[in-house]
Amino acid sequence: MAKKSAKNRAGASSPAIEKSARRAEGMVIRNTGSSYMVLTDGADGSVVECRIKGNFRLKGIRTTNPVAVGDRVVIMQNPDGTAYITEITPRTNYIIRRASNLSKEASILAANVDQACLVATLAHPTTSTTFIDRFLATSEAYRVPAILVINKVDLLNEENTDGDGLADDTDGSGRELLDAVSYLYRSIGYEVIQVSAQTGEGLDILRDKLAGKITLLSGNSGVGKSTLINRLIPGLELKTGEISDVHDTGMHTTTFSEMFPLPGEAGGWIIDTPGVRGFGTIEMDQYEVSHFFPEIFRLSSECRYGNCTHTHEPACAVRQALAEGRIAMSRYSSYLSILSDTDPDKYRAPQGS
Ligand SMILES: Nc1nc2c(ncn2[C@@H]2O[C@H](COP(=O)(O)OP(=O)(O)OP(=O)(O)O)[C@@H](O)[C@H]2O)c(=O)[nH]1
Ligand SMILES: [Mg+2]
Ligand SMILES: [Zn+2]
Repeated sequence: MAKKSAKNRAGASSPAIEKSARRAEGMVIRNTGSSYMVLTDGADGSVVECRIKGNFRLKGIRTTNPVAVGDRVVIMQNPDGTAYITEITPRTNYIIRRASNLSKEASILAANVDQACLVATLAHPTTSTTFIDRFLATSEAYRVPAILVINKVDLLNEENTDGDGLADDTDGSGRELLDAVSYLYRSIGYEVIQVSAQTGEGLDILRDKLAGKITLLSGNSGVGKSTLINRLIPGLELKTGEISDVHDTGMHTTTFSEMFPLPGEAGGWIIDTPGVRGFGTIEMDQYEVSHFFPEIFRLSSECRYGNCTHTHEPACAVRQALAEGRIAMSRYSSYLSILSDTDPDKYRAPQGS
């Protein structure tokens, strides 16, 4: 008996949608962790705080957030002001990552985006090529066009410009590195935009790229995602953080994803996200990984074996190109690092489960 009444009490306190609830559709523009802000369609465009009711889990993947910024949703609003997301419209796409290579849980960064900008920096902090390549490969896997935005190029000036009379740690060689990194990714086919949120360099090019589109901004903490958005949207004063002197990394200032409308006639939206440390890939099988490295994939057809993994097989065109410097060692290393994630015993549910 006691058990039953406890159950009833639990039932009474769980989310309730009343008969008189009003149905609306909209887009998730903010994820606060426990609730979601939904911008409802229609002329008034009110923003409604919602909780979720229902099971929206992706098949076979444990996600920390079943609903993501950018999701188109159906909501039910009770007369008392409480509201619930009851349906997610099928996504045109989404980008998902695991917190680390070993983590079992994944989070959806955003849904229904036109493109993803990876904000990277070559100094303060330094984005690793592995991180860049994992992000780009994930974008390929989910068919989201990716742009590499290199921020803080003001720190890479040839001359010491900070007026402290000391040589900058990145003097000269910083610009060379910038050229080399840009050349590498452009030669693969990626768009690379060099910007400085501080001086405004390159921001017009970035603005043009964003106009009229929904764009996800991602990257390590401290690379300047929120600072860039503040520059692009006058009046918006997103919190930004210092770079830790000790670790030369950001302080994880942004804690929730949020989407902001861009000014200008073309419109468009930009999504700020919390900085991420690593980019664990998911749902890739061993033979698929090379599909997500365009320059490796282009050569695969010349390998002797159709199912070549480009690791040990004889007459491998990819390893040949690597030896001749036609494929960058950094890219090949990133390829191998993702390949090592695909160990089926470690990361994938048994077949048929
Ligand atoms: N020199 C220089 N500093 C910059 C530039 N852009 C951003 N910063 C600085 O970098 C620091 C981190 O910037 P944020 O915008 O907070 O970085 P974030 O990527 O949003 O970081 P998280 O929210 O932690 O993920 C701040 O001190 C900014 O002032 C730039 O172009 N040049
Ligand atoms: Mg931020
Ligand atoms: Zn091969």
